Amino acid sequence: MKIALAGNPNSGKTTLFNDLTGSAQYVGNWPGVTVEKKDGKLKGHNDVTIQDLPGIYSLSPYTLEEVVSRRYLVNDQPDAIINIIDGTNIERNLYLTTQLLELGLPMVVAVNMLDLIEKNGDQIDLKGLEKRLGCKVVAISALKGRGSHDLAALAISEAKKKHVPARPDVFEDDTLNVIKEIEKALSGQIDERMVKWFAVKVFERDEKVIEENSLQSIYAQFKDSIQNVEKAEDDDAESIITAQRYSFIAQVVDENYHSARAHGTLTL
Ligand code: GDP
Ligand code: MG
Ligand code: K
Repeated sequence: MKIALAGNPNSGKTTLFNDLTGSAQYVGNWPGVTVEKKDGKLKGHNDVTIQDLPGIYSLSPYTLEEVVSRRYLVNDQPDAIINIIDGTNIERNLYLTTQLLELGLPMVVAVNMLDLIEKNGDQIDLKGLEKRLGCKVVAISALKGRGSHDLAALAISEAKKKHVPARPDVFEDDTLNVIKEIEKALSGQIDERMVKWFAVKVFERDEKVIEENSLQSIYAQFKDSIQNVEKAEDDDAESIITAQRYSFIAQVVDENYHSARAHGTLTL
């Protein structure tokens, strides 16, 4: 079984990776690129490989790290994703999360830096996050070794169940309607689990994805509908998707993360 570790730079990926794998890790390079590739066996589980992905902020096609990560996730299809996020910077970190959730792979979100969240006196509603994101959410402190064992067990169990996250309520109606139509057209043409991911990519006119997967005719079929949304929203398709992700995240964070500071505890 393969479990991929995905997250923003500085979210604690390396710390968690080392905690999960102990010293039995392998360091190499991704084929043809200089981005570091690391995998290791989960401690006590010789049949479970943890694949460390490069630190990324999104799955867009602009940086080498992002291209490497999304090729791995889309083409190699790990049995589950552990998405580690910096719990002290949850709003920024959840951007990648909304994209990973579309891949149709079993996934667990690990809110890291629990020790700092507690130290700050912040409150995080893990059940509320689960409900909004549509996947399991656990809090850990990779540095202190808290929660990583349960996290790994949960990722293995989600992988065995092949439990695919429900679609979170990210996109607004006009956008979502077109995305769903694209999904219908894609259905039967590509791996069924990946339909959500590809539909958003087609909507965004992601040229790399469209070319690599010969989706030009599907795109042509929806070109007008996409343009209609762009006219209505007075923005380009890619920015529309980005803006809607951020407004969804702002709501989710507002409902489920309560910062002691934001509520007037002034520390001098
Ligand atoms: P990466 O860039 O995602 O691989 O992140 P690292 O594992 O290198 O961690 C970034 C920094 O955060 C390092 O200084 C870690 O020691 C620290 N760190 C990681 N996890 C935790 C945690 O749970 N609590 C605290 N306080 N610091 C952490
Ligand atoms: Mg690292
Ligand atoms: K809040």
